[in-house]
Order: sequence, then C-alpha cells, then structure tokens
Amino acid sequence: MSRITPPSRREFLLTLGAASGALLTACGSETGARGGAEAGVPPTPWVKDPGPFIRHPTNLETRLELLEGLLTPNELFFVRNHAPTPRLDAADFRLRVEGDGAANPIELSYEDILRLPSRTLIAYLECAGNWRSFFDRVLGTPARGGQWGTGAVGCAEWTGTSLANVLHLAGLRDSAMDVNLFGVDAGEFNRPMPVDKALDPNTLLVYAMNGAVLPPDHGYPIRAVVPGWAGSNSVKWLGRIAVSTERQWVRNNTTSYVLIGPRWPKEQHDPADGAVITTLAVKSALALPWPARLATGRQLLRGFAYSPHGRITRVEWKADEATRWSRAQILEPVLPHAWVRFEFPWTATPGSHTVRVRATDERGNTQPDSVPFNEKGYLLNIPLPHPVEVA
Ligand SMILES: Nc1nc2c(c(=O)[nH]1)N[C@H]1C(S)=C(S)[C@@H](COP(=O)(O)O)O[C@H]1N2
Ligand SMILES: [Mo]
Repeated sequence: MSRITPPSRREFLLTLGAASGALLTACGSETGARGGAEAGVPPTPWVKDPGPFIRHPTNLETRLELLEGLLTPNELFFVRNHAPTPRLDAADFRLRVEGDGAANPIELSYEDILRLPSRTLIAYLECAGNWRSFFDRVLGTPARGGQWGTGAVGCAEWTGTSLANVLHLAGLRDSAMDVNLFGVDAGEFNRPMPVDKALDPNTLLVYAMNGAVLPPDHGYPIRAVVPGWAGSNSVKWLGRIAVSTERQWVRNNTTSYVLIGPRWPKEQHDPADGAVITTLAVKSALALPWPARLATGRQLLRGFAYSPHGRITRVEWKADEATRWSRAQILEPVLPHAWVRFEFPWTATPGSHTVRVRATDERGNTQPDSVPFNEKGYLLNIPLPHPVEVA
C-alpha cells in the first residue's frame, strides 16, 4: 500500500490539527435559513450556494464553461442527491462493517479512518444520468429521469484510505462476494459492488476533496469514491458496509441503474429489470452553455474529455457539415482516472452553427455515431451537435 503525501493532505492535516474542535463541528453548526431546522420548512436539498449551477429539483448541475483548471472547485462541483444533504458531525460518525463476509465485524470512528494509510487520487466522477436530456433534445425520444445536460460530471483530488484497508480490518473472508455501502441520508442510499472492485486500491473512503474537508453536499464526513464506475457507486455520508457471501440485490441494481431496452439484453437469472451499469462511456463536451452564443471571429473553444477505460489519447472536432474531423489539442496533465482538458481554434462566422467533439481513449474506445435507446437514458455518448449562435 503506497503512502502518498501531497501538499493538500499536509494542508488538510494541518487544518485538522490547528482547529480540530471547530473543524469537526463546522459543518453541523450552520444556522439561519439554510439550517432547515424550523418545523414545517422542508430541508433545502443542498447546502452550497446554488447560484452558479443549473438547478434541478434536488440536484445541481455544473456549468462547464465556468471551469478553468483540471480540478473542479468544490463550490462548482455538481450535486446529485436522492434526499436532502444530511447535517452531520464527524464527532458522531460511526462506520459499521458487518455481514457474513466479514469474520470480524467492526465499528470505526472518524479518527480511526484518518489513522489508516492515506491515499490521494485525482479522479473524475460522473452521474450515470449525465447527458440524459439529449435523448430528447438531440434524438427526439425522451428518457425517464433527471434531464441533465453535460454538467453532471466533475474532477477532483480525493484523499482518504483504500476501502480494502477497512475490509481487511473487518476480517474479509475469501468467500466474500458483494460489498454494499449505505449512506445515512433519508432512504439510506446504497449500491453494492463486487468484492474485486471493492478491493481495488483506488476504491477509496474519502475525507478530503481538493485539499479541504469533504463538504456536506459531497458526503461529509466520509464518502466512497469508486473511480471509473457510475457516480451512484460513490456513496456519500457513509454509515454502514455490508459484506456478503452472496450477491446483494437492492433497488439501485435491480430497477434504478439498469439498462432497459430492446437492444440491451438482461442476464436471465438476475432479479433485475436489465443489465446493471458499472462503468459509463468515453465522452467529450464543450465548455459552453447549451445553446452557446459567441462573437464573430477567431475563438478558442475548450472542453473536457474522459473515459472509464483509460487515458484519453485523441480529441477531434468538426463544425457544421464538415466531412473530416480535425485534431484538438489535449492539455497536460493526462492522468489515468482524471478527465483531460482540450482546446482548438475556431473561426466563428455570423449565423447558426453546430460544433461536435469526439474523444478516443488509449484502448481505442471512441464515441459512436449512434447508441441504442434505453428507457432510463444511460450511456448516451454520441458526439453531441452543440448549437452555437454567432452574432
Ligand atoms: N448517500 C448517497 N450517496 C450518493 C447519492 C445519494 O443520493 N445519497 N447519489 C449518488 C449519485 S447518483 C451520484 S452521481 C454521486 C454524486 O456525487 P456528488 O453529489 O458529490 O457530485 O453521489 C452518489 N452517492
Ligand atoms: Mo448519479
């Protein structure tokens, strides 16, 4: 197990040391309108300022055009909540690890987790529903679920400990098969993964995001981050882990995150409505509003590209009816679990235009020209025809 000590972790631990008391309660002590404690007032679904986001009923969508560096700042990172953000205090945090796959059930405190070997990873996180609205807006067949544009994705530096460390403390048995993570939010959001994925050293239990204490909306005090897999595996506000020697079937792998459609065969013996989604797909998106408005003249267009299967090696673009794709420039760094930034110059002439971008990863996965429809609107990754009005 490698012990990585980047500046952000040092900073985090310094903050923790200098102000541990205040820090541990900082997230539970907010008062005023956002506290949501008054009787009869429904709790605000999120804690952060929704101002810079595209607002959905309980979710906040990032406006990619506001992002500059590789890392999405915490205050601009999208929020996907099935229930309002719970107001928790690290001092009360307990993580139970139990189930017939754990020979030594345990209960860990926040400090117990901070004391485990730390690991830092830059990784993007994408909601399975990202781009869902384009089934309707581009392909003309609406899919069920939150109508996200391109902003249910972000890239952050996560610091925590490998989930494997916690599983080993709990006496993981050889016969263990599935590991289900439970949040403490209303409805106890939970999503199981096979033990192999749980033991991947990059599957983390995280307490810091971009060098700061994990914010309430992103799972404070502890969340999972499962790089490369749909965001729903990265359970926030963790409270319990159930390790089983059999497969675990719950709402989130029988009805919610499954592919339902004529071209998506389901596993015959699974009690699920369709094939369960794990990894998502290679994608690229322009950092522009949809539709975009630009001034006439030479413009530097930019965007983000990512793949769950490996590093991005190529990004291309084309405008309007162009038959050939042109190369965009990929900006360093190109990291295995992160997204990349890309840019290319485009000469904008007055009128209505369509600009497409297309990414390819190191294993040759690229964005296809069509994808089969599925009812819940997952895995759409065609090069999007981004509408651009030039005046
Ligand atoms: N406890 C809990 N964890 C959760 C969720 C939730 O509603 N409750 N939403 C999941 C989904 S669907 C996604 S895409 C990611 C979003 O993480 P973020 O809100 O930090 O961007 O969290 C996941 N973890
Ligand atoms: Mo999601």
